Amino acid sequence: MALPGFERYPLTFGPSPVHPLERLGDHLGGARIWAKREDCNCGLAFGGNKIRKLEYIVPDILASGADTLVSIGGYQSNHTRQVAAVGARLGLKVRLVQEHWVDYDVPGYDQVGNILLSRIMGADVRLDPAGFDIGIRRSWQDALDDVSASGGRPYPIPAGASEHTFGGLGFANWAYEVAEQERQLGVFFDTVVVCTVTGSTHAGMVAGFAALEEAGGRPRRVLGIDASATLEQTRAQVDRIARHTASLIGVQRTLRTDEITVLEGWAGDRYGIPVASTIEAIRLAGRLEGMITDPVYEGKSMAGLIDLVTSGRIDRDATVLYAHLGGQPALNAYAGAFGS
Ligand code: 5PA
Repeated sequence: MALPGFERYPLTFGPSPVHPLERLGDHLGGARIWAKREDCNCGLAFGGNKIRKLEYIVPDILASGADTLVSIGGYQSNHTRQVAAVGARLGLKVRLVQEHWVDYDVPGYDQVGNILLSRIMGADVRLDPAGFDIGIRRSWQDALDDVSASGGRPYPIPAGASEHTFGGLGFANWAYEVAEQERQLGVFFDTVVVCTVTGSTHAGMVAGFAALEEAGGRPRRVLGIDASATLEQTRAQVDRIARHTASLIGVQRTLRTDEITVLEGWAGDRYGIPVASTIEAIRLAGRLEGMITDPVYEGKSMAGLIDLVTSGRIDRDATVLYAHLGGQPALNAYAGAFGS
């Protein structure tokens, strides 16, 4: 069963794979841990969570008659790389503002990994010196004006595709997909762990699971792990998008505050900079499962998962779904964090 009532332009291969992480669970001494893999959800430039959000935005892009997608992120943004891929697939031009979100000035940071892929796919990549902020940026508005001024028809896609009316729908649909996979597998995930920064991945899940609960489904916990290091802004954005998306998809009740949980403790002090727990988590998931996570996002949510299980904040008899949202292309830019 898919999220009813919204047009979706298929970009994924189908439902993303779900599989157990038995060796990780055994190593941590409990909790049955599974992963749902957005890092291998499609054939577009290594995929990731933005592809699923864009499935619900593309119908509006096509209806608008736009010829240029305009979006924004850091130099190593996964989001802008996925916008570049979707633009290529649709035959649209792509203009990307890549801001200096991360003080990680190693050689190649603005050349390898995600930004390289965006350039290969033909996006017009422009670097901008502005620092990290998940909000609406002047540089992005300027890029939209610039495209219009040169006769183009821009379509605005904000950071992470989050502050878009339909930004939460992709992961509301993800919740429906999980419910279907649970039926097939005979399992129930009582806890979902998800990395959160611009918010619509986490928010969409909260809205989708609330709709399923209203239709008679069992309640569950969705634990957001902050990787922004600007906690209050991310928390407020998740809250706003979750409520907006819930009403968009017809959830009748008001979401409870305890349904919107963004946990801190694994982001470090600054967005985009891995800390010791990030590197340890990346190594552990790699060593035990052959599953690769990245230093900006999934390594931080993996560190959160590890701590929550080992400290008992997630019960030993819980069945946990770790949302793997992609992000591995950035690893190349962080080679130095893993020694030589
Ligand atoms: C990103 C985001 P949200 O922004 O929807 O909260 O998702 C967080 C997230 N994991 C989690 C990966 C691999 C991500 O790429 N990335 C952004 C980017 O510019 O790439 C939007 C910040």
